This record gives sequence, structure tokens and C-alpha cells, in this order.
Amino acid sequence: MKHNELIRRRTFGIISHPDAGKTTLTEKLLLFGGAIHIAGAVKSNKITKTATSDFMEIEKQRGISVATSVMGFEYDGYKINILDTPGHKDFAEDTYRTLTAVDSVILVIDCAKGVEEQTRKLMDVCRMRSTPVIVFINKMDREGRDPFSLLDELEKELGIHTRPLTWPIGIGASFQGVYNLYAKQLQLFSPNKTRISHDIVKIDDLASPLLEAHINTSSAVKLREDVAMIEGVYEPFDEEHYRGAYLAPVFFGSAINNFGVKELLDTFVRIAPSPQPRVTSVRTVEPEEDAFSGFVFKIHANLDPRHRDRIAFCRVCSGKFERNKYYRHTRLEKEVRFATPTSFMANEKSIIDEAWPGDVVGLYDNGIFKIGDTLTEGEQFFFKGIPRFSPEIFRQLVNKNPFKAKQLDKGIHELSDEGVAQLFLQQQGNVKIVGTVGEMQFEVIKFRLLHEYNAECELQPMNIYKAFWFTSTNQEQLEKFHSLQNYHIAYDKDDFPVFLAEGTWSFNAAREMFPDIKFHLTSEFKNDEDIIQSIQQWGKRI
Ligand SMILES: Nc1nc2c(ncn2[C@@H]2O[C@H](COP(=O)(O)OP(=O)(O)OP(=O)(O)O)[C@@H](O)[C@H]2O)c(=O)[nH]1
Ligand SMILES: [Mg+2]
Repeated sequence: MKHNELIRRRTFGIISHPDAGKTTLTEKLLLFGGAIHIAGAVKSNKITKTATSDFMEIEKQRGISVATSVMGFEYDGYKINILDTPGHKDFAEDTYRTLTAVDSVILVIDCAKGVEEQTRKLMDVCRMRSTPVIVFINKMDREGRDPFSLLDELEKELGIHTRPLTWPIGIGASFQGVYNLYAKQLQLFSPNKTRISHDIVKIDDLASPLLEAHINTSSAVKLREDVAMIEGVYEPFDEEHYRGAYLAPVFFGSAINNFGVKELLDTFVRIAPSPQPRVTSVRTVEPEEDAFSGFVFKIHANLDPRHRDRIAFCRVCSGKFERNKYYRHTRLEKEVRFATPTSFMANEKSIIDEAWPGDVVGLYDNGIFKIGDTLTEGEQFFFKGIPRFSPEIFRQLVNKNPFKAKQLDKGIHELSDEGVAQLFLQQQGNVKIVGTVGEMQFEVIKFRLLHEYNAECELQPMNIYKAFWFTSTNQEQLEKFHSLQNYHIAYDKDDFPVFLAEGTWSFNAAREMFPDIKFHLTSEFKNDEDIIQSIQQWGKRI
């Protein structure tokens, strides 16, 4: 039972540069699972129903994804969990965190644009973690680039080998379909927005005149040439190379027309890895272990405007999660129990009794969770690899309506728990500094504060270059640094002190003057027990 549940699970993220078609592809994949019946056209003015995975008000208005959404469905005996990520760089932190919770990814490329800025950055993260990648080259119904040159670019720019598993016939106005190089099938293209298409012709021998019966002569000649070239240049596809993150199989299609998506899905379920081991502060946890463990990679308040709940998204890493059972919250060192854990189907939720490794469980959160928190059956450890990065832009949060100060305070604390932004406090919390990696995050914050908390605010620019967490075992230097830099020190949400440097010069000066102080640009150091202890002692003294 346990073994079956494990091997049939596939948990993956869809990633790309903005607008390549992730949400559209997610929706089409859901169609195959029977999870939804009609896909809402994304960003279409005519159809008001928006994509199932873009459910936040702000996403509906803009037609872009600003946060990861999680959706599960059953297909052909497999349990698939999709994590649709936002492409925009301002929300990249959300995407990076999501990548800690998946076992593989599908990378979407726009055939006209090829490799773009975010594609590179996201692939860097995948390479760092050796996450297996499948590439889907999308929008083949539009004029785009030559497929061979696209593959060359992927190899050169992303540092990964590629191997096409389907091959396009024509592109844009002349796009006629794809040839499946392994199943030896021709799939003919017909624009078809909502149903699953069945126009498949089996052609075992490309030399056969049967080909000309379905596509025009010049396309047939070209396809024969292309396929001969592919067989000559590329090694046969090797699944192990894919799972070792060395080789990316490539599919061509058009998500919006639901074309090439089934080939992708059928291959994906067959070759993609089932739930993989995860590294903790103490040891590696294997999914086959009996004892449950999992970690929170995302928190979202007010998912459903009718119920103002806060939901923590927990990835199950080992054992079996059960409703109403006591688990250990290792940061709080406390036993906790969940009476209403939920599964995800975009904005629909249903209560579940159990979940297996690879699954994402929604846990009702009355303020006990932070991103990165670990749950176990008693063992004391933390899952690694979910750091927070120092923000790029800083603004001071100023209340615009004195009667709503409480709401504003609650709102900004909750949003920063979610990781929408980072909050730093000065003067016992009277000065609130919001740090983000991009302008658009401020827009989301303002919008959500107003719509979800009824609080109005202004976000005033500040002269801060970077926020550095700092630690030291030299108490004397710490004390001196604190008194000297009083105005430039704030506290993060966990009460860890940060140095708000105005420029590289002030940072360099501080480093020279206080050689025993370590400055950190990510919060990864917080997993280090020694440092935490030294900070806790220090914290009590100030
Ligand atoms: N012509 C064409 N347009 C497509 C195709 N797939 C998606 N689109 C369009 O591309 C636009 C972006 O699609 P989305 O699915 O929202 O892209 P996304 O990658 O989720 O975008 P972000 O989440 O904001 O990064 C929409 O207008 C889609 O209708 C396709 O196969 N062909
Ligand atoms: Mg999207």
C-alpha cells in the first residue's frame, strides 16, 4: 500500500519566464485529469472566467500569476501534484521556495522568444538542486524560431543537454502538427481550445507515402530530413540521464490549443521521479520511512474571501500524514494536531484523512507557522534549503487612516509571514520597514492590505542598500556595533537583528571596523544551532 502510494506520485513545478504559458498549460493538464471540464481562456476579454490556478483578485485583474498555486489530480493511475509558479521576477522568491517542494519541473519556453532572463535564473536553481527538467516549447501556433536553433540555445544558455521526443511540422500559420519520435505517430494540429483531440495517425515508416496523405509534400520532405538529422545528431533518449538532471527531453506544442500536451503528460508520468529524499539539519529523510515528516514552503492568508483563514502549505516528505494525529512542530518544540487538513484543487478545498510523500497538505494556521517550519513524529530536525534572501528595495510603511492602525498592523504581519515581503521593525515596532525584491510586490501588498484588511497605507522610499543579518561570538564587538549603528539596526520577524546599510561603503566600513562580526545575505544561518544560541543570549541582554 505504502509502496504503491509512493511510486504513483509525481509532484512537479511549472516554471518559465513570464507569459510563456504556464497557467494555460496547467489548466490543460487538469483537463486530462477530469479535474475541470472547460478551461477558462487566460487573459481573454471575452471570457470572464479566469484560469483555475489564477484565483487571487489581483491575478484576475492583471492576468498574471503573483503566487504559486497547487493542484492535485489523478491520471492513468498516477496521483499528480502540479505547482504553477509565477514567472515575474518580483515574485521569484515564491517560485524559488516552491522549487524546494517539487521532485521535478516542466520548463515552458515561448517558441518566438527562446531562453529569457528568468529562464536562466530558474534553471540555475534547478541545476543547484539537480532537479530533473522536461522542456515544453509552447505557442507553436504562432510564428517562432527554427526548432534546431532553439534547442542549440537551450543547451548553450542553460547548460543542459536536450533530446527532442516530439518534432514540429511547420510553425505559425503553417503549423500542421507534431511527429512523436518514439511512438512513431503523427499528431495533426487542429485549433481546439477546450476538448482533448484525437487526430492521431500511426506512421511506423516515415518513408511511406502515407505521410503525404496527411501533410503537404514539402512538409513531408522537410520532416524526413529533420528526423534523419535528429537521429544522427542526438543520442537516443536515456531516462536515467533525465532523472540525473543531465538531459532534458523536449516537447513541442501549443498549450492554448491543447496541442502536444497529452504527449507531454503521458511521457511525464512514465519517466518523472516519484517523491525523492530530502536533506535535514540532522540526516537525509527517505520517503519510504514509516514516520511522517514534512515542511511548510508557503503560507497564504485569505485564500477564500468568505473565510479569512490562513493556510500553511505542507509538503509531505516521509511516512503518512493523518488527520487528528499529534505531530511535533520542531521550531516551537510543541505537539500540534490538525482537525481539518485539506487537499488543493485551485480555490476548491476538501478535507482529507491522509496524505503521502509528494502530496501538499493545506493546514489551517492560527499563527503557529512560518515558512520553512518542519513537522515530524517526534524527531528533532529541520528541513534545509528554504532560506530568505536579503531584499533589494526598502520602503517605510506609513498608515493613512489612524482608525485602521490595528488592521494595518495585523495585515502587514500576516503578509510578511506569507513571505510576500519581509518586515523589519525599529523602535519597538513603531517604524515598519518593508523589504521586497521588486516593485510589483509593493503593489500586491497595498492591494491586499486594502482589500483583505481594509487598511490604507503609503510606502515611502528609504535610503537603504541592503539588509545584512549579523552574528558574532565576540560580545564586545556586538555591543559596540549595536550602540554605534543604533539607527541602522532593525529586527526581523524572528527578532534577529539586521544591519541596514546605506551603501557598499557603509557596509565595507562596518566590516573593517568589526572583523569578528559575520554578515549574512540569506537567513540560512538560522539553521545553525550554535549561532542561534549565541544570538538568543545576546537578545536577552539588550
Ligand atoms: N498563441 C498562443 N498563445 C498562448 C499559448 N499558450 C498561452 N498563450 C497565451 O499567452 C499568454 C500568457 O499565458 P499564461 O498561461 O498566463 O502565462 P504564464 O506563464 O502563466 O504567465 P505568468 O504566470 O504571469 O508568468 C496568455 O494570453 C495565453 O492565452 C499558445 O499555445 N499559443
Ligand atoms: Mg501564470
